[in-house]
Amino acid sequence: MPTRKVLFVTDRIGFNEPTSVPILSALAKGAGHGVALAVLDQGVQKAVAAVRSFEPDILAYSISSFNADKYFAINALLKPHSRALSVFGGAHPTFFPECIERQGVDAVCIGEGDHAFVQFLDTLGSEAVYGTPNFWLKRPDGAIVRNPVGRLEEDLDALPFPDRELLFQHSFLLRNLPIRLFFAGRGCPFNCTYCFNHQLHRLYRGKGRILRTKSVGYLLREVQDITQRLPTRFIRFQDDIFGLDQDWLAEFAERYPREVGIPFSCQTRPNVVTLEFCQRLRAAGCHSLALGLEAGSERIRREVLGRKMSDQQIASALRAAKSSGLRIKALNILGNPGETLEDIRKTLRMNQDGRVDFAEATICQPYPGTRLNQYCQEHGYLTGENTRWEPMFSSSILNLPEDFKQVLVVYQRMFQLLVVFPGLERFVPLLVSINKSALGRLLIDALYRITYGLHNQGRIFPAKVPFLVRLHAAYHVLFSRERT
Ligand code: B12
Repeated sequence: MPTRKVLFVTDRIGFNEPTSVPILSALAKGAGHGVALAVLDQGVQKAVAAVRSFEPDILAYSISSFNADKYFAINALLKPHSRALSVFGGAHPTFFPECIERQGVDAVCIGEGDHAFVQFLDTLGSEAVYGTPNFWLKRPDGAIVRNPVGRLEEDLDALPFPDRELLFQHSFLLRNLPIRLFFAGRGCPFNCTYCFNHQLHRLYRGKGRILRTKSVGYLLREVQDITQRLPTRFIRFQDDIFGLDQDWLAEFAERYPREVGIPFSCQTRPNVVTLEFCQRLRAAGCHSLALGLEAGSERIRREVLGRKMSDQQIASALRAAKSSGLRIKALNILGNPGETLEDIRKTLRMNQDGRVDFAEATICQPYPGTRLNQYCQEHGYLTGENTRWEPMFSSSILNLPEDFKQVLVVYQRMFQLLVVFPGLERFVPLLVSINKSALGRLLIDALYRITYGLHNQGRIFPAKVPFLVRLHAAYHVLFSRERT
């Protein structure tokens, strides 16, 4: 089996450490293949030079729909400089596999690519490659082979630790930022309408359990593998839902303080939170818990967002977290279809009454392919299919009165400050008029990004960050589209 050379290409590396590329890199290297990484924002010429000098067999891209067009353009730019095949994986090809028809795309991976990618590399150049599960491949004559997805990765302990070094070689920020990201598992069993998980459930029906967790032992070894080599003062578990399995959480809470003992944050949903859950997390060393509140109106949560939970459940989850000494990061969506200004105020009250420490507010974005997008079309909030992938920190694209949209933006930008200083709400009308001018918008956005940076880091992920690293991180918060 010939050794293949894979060049992963990414547009930039911010402070949110991507996970998929390091995992795939570790798997490819483990199978004897060569791997390198090119980062576009370090200079296009430098990336072209990397393509020329490395002479890859594969140009590999991990993309979401949010930045897909940018990556197809990057591929068109790099591809003429090599004889490599271009392979795309990640959320976008998983939910929109027809993107294989685009020029310059030779193969796409749908769903989990762990073992499928290695099989693809091992069989590349033979007819067998066209039987790779999860892969859709373009034959030299242009015909497309569409293979079904295989079973979900059931034993996450069987996977190698992510090859984070691949990223650290290109990012002073990630190597030195003492706030590190880990996943305790994969998958989410819930079906919120604004999220793509319901599509993932359909894609993998009958092909294994969606929610899988690494064993506590494996996870602690994975964390120690980093904390023993690099400065680490805070750990963020990025799982959509953390610690749903109470036996797993009991073992984690017993061992983590002894074997790692670094403050951490994690996230979950209010309707699975109990006092015992919060006390166990706190005993394990959890500093902050992120909870998706999303909307103050029970009707909106149930009928529009597909989140069946009562006001009481949310209030008791917030009380349980607070009384256990956990800091709370609340996630909120403003401008959901059918929401009135009174509903927005209800969302704000829910955060104020819950005494949350950092209230993140985003503006509802009904992405193509989500049930929320369908709902918006069926109820006249979208005219026809929406193809726009707006960041969740921008303005609303729904068919709503313009003046209401302007109020929405001000509530979103000022949300945390309105939670901390409720009295500020009487200035919202003034802020709306200030926000109408370019300078006003700039000032309000700057106030928002500074509050975001200070409160999010200061209250939710508190860690002493060296000045130079902080400067790098601030650059990404202030100047990147993703703000990450
Ligand atoms: C962490 C995360 C983030 C982080 C970091 C993103 C990153 N670059 O890694 C941050 C906070 C920055 C983020 C931001 C956003 N995110 Co996000 N994010 C996630 C999350 C929770 C985990 C992703 C992850 O690392 N999973 C773990 C790894 C192991 O799995 P994986 O990425 O799926 O990779 C596997 C396969 O996809 C495949 N694969 C992946 N890449 C490749 C490449 C090749 C060549 C091959 C062969 C295979 C392959 O193999 C991997 C191993 O099995 C997912 C939901 C989820 N649970 O997956 C949402 C998710 C990816 N995000 C989503 C969205 C919408 C966003 C935002 C647009 C939100 C917003 N409005 O601002 C922004 C966009 C930012 C951007 N630039 O993409 C959607 C994407 C939907 C879509 N159609 O693209 C998801 C799926 C959430 C959801 N359920 O709806 N996100």
